[in-house]
Amino acid sequence: MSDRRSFLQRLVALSAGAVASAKASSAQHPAMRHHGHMTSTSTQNSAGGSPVPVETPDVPQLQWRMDGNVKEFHLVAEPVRCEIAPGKTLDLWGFNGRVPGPTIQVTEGDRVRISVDNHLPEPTSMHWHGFEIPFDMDGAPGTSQEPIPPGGRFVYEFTLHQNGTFFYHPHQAMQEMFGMFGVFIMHPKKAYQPRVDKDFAIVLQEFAVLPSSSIPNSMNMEFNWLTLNGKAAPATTPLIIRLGDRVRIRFLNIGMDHHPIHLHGHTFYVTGSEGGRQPQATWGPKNTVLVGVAEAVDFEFVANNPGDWMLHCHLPHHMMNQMSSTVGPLTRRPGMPAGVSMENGMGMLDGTPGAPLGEDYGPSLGRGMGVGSTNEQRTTNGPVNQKEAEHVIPTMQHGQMEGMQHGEQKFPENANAVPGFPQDAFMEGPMMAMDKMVEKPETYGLRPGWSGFMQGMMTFVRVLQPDMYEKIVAMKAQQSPNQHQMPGMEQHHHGS
Ligand SMILES: [Cu+2]
Repeated sequence: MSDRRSFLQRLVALSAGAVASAKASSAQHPAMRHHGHMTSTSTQNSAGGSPVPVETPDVPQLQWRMDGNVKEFHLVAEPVRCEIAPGKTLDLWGFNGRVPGPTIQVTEGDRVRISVDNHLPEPTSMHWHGFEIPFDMDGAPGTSQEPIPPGGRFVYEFTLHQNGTFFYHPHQAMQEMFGMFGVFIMHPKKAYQPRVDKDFAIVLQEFAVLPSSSIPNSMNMEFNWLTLNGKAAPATTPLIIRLGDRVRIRFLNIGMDHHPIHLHGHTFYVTGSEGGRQPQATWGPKNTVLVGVAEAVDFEFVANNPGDWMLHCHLPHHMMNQMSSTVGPLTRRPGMPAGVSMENGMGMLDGTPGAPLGEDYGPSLGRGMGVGSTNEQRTTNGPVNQKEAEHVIPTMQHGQMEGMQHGEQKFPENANAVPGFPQDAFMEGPMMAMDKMVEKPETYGLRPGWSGFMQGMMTFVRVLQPDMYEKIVAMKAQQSPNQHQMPGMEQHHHGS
């Protein structure tokens, strides 16, 4: 305890200048010095023995500062608002202003001290998933430690002797489903062999959010917003790779579903799990790998096939956005003619007295079976005949947000005679394209209209010729660096 008290006293003394100096010196921050420049080339990598830093597209790196030989990090658990796709902002809980929380990168053997401040309205704790650390640092609320009360802080400190892909999350189940998760990379002292030129990490998360709502139903069992590093395609950021590079991609899954992750155009080898590096004798060729709940999967491949290759979860419903039965009518009227209200239809609590798991809150609108479900009714997701379609499509385009493309979609005269039509016709394609709204260096040069065909857990592995690769790297360099300032280390008080 005396250690912690003196630590806090030091923090108070340091806090005043910490934020300002961190901002001023961000270019020379220890994280950057330690890991070097964030871009890499094959030539410089084959020369050195230390690992390349892991890139987490759309997620900043958490900076640290040294206190003697201890790396100090600071995480703040707090409510956040995240724009997961253009025009779709969610109210979530996360760390340091975002979901997923900032990425932590350390090296095997490091001693780390991580202050966790609770700015949530309820208790929390931090679990270090898979860490072989002392029991009282495990973050299991009520068993290994007292939960961190609102406004409170817990300082975790331990030495790390493992290496691999790890993560952090509270051990409160519903908080996990509300976004609270972050990547924790433990680098080996010497790079794994064969050495990679590029190393990425991508977090898989899922949310059930009604159209026109911003608050997920964390108790739902089916999800209509699927994110990679907190973004749903086409807002995900493509992975930029130079032709010929050896690449590692690490997937981490927190949620209620397992995700079969599929890469186009390449064969990869699973080289690691949430338990660490796997011996080479166990590697086998794959192009799809199931990333189970609470698991991490590392895979590697040589990017020898040029192109803008899709990398995505292969569950069909996870390649879509805003999936909801009768989504059209739901966005246009307050209730549904299905026996229950819109809120109840997706299991949302609406203040009506009654048990959350009671009949009133059962699944409906075709979202499930059993208690609370209603009889199937004839509903459509789009216009029911060609004449209506011709009328509705221009109307939908009028309703599009600025920046969306107004492509045309042509259907054969007899489309409605085909059982099942429409399936994708009104869910993807030219009229869903929004290239300009999601434009960034990493999307430069993609085929025009690409964004109309990317939704949910989808992104690109862009295997680029050297000149194109260098051009995009140069465009990225002109942007502000993807670094997250360590927040002020001062003691926080809830509500003050
Ligand atoms: Cu999936």
